[in-house]
Amino acid sequence: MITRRTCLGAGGAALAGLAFPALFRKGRAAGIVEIRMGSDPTGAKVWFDPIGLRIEPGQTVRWVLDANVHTSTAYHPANDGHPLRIPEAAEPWDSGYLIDPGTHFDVTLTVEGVYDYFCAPHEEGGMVGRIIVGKPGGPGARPFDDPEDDPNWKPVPAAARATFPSIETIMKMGVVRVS
Ligand SMILES: [Cu+2]
Repeated sequence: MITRRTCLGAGGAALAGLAFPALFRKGRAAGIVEIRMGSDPTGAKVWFDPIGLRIEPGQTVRWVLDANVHTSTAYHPANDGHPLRIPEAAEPWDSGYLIDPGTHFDVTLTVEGVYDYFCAPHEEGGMVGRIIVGKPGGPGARPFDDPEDDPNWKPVPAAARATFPSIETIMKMGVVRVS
């Protein structure tokens, strides 16, 4: 609770949140959903939390930097040759490096399907996340491509493959927190 208020304070919304908590929560549910970008003090462990999320079409996802330096980058060939793992009709995104704690990056997702994304400096270490908008489908719902399938695409690193929550888990839980 303290963390959340501190963060919102940086965004100038703390007063509204404290004065009208019920109204505010309702607004959150219908609109912006937060994913924290974290790290332990040494940087040995890094994460997106929640790591799995189910939202409705038109909702906005906000990545908030808590610690370390991270990006939120969609799996898409436009992002440095990464494989396509968001719906074909969706726009790819790349936050660039978020450096100052409290900085956030927003993406509004309107196309139904599975969206896989990664943190550029920590992808190899398995810092990835998965969002399902509405119903699962599209390239993100398919198995990971063998890199030999397309030499122009980079493979999804093994640590990242092992980190994504399953579609079934996300659909069942709605929000999948890091363990
Ligand atoms: Cu990172």
